[in-house]
Amino acid sequence: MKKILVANRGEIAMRVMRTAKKMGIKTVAVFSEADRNTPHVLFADEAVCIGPAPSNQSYLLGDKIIEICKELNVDGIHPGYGFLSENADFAELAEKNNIGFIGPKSHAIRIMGNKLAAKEAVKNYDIPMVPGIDKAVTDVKIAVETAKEIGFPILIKAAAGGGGKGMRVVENESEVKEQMERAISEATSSFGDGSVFIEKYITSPRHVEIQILADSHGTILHFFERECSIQRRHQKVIEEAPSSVLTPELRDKMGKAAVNVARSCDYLSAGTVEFLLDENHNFYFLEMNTRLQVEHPVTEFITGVDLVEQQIRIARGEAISFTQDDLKIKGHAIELRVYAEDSLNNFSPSIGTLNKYQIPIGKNIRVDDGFREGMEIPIYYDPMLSKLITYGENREEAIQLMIEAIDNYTIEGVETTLQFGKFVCKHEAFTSGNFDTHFVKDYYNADMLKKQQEVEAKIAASIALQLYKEEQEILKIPTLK
Ligand code: MV4
Repeated sequence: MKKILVANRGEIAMRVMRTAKKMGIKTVAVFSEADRNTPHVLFADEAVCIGPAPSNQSYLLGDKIIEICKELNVDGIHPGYGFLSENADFAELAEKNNIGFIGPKSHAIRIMGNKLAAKEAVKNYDIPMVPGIDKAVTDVKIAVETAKEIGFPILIKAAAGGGGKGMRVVENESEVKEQMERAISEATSSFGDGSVFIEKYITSPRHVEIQILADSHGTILHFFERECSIQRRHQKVIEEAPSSVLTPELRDKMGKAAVNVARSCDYLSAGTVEFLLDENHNFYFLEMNTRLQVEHPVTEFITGVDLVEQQIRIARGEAISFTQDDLKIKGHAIELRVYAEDSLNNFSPSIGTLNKYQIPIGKNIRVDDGFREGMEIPIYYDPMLSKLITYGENREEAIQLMIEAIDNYTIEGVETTLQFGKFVCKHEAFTSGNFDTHFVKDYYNADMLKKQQEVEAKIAASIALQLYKEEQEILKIPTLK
């Protein structure tokens, strides 16, 4: 691969192109009219405007992107995350046009894109699954029977769903009919596929996912876990690696299960296998994300592996040059997603211009972003401004550095979730490591953040006063002999 087109924008386009440049590979950016002057366009060797701001007229135009690849002699496409990254038809189109898709084959994307197909694929691999039914249910009677067998509460999920869309918790028999009808109609309108299935509802789970890499020579390795339980409405807020609750034995078991999930669909490239972990630390396979994920940097910090470089090497047909035994966890990394949202106002989107934008800089601090001071935040795309990642020898160090880095991150012009991130980092439930997916709902409200900020202001003022007094003492000394 000599020239790669990145079919994405913002921080992930920058992230991919940085590694391409490091490897001596030319880069092509595509951009919408709203992104004409953004860093990913300026950073690329070549850049092509693909249409108006709305993504269905620009970043989602697979045919157009393939045409550009042909015109510019591009031999690889990196889709990033979102947009076309998990579109099996797009991967297939690239395959057919002899352009290397830097990701899995369309076949694996298709299987894992459907939760029931995924369950079917992993059936013979001894992967722990949540108790439930592994085919589409339409009959309320069967639904009730299943629910009685596994016990309430149950969760009705859409086969074509993912990321929490179209899920319904059902507490008792009397609600089954109504909730199932709703789930089916929601799934039909959202995904064009009304298939739903039933699982036992794990009430207080942790979300633990395993990073894997698979090459075209049959090697599949896992890169340990990421703990992603700190989320709000299925949008992750903080991710970390490693998880503070996995023992080496459990880590090994989950790693092996993840590798088998990848094997079951003949996986290639980077992927993530999602598990739920219940209170007794039983783990259950949920789904596989067939893309590079937003939170991949924490894994890069603790393993020292550049995952994008590995994706490119794998797409070129190279074998992974190290083994599972070569991989060791070193230290601890935490990622905070910085969104242009107002955490004091129900996380409503905050649009505007980055009047001031200064990132924290220092050892063990990584900022992945795609904006510069003076830029306007377009309303058309994901509200994530940047990712702030810190690393330490242990969890305490990484948390402490995160708090310092947040204090040294200046963003003016739009509201951000930086202070909310600090709130989480200082919260006892977080620092103790004793939390689940309900953290934000259970422990956060705007009043608490406001109060915390008032106290912080008082602390700062009292320290300033103390220091001022000390300075006055020094200046009182009459003569220096
Ligand atoms: C579950 C669950 C409890 N029990 N499945 C949400 C996203 C999708 N990937 C699966 N999800 C869940 N599936 C069973 N059987 C709870 C969730 C869930 C969740 C999972 C991970 C991270 C955050 C979450 C927030 C709410 C619900």
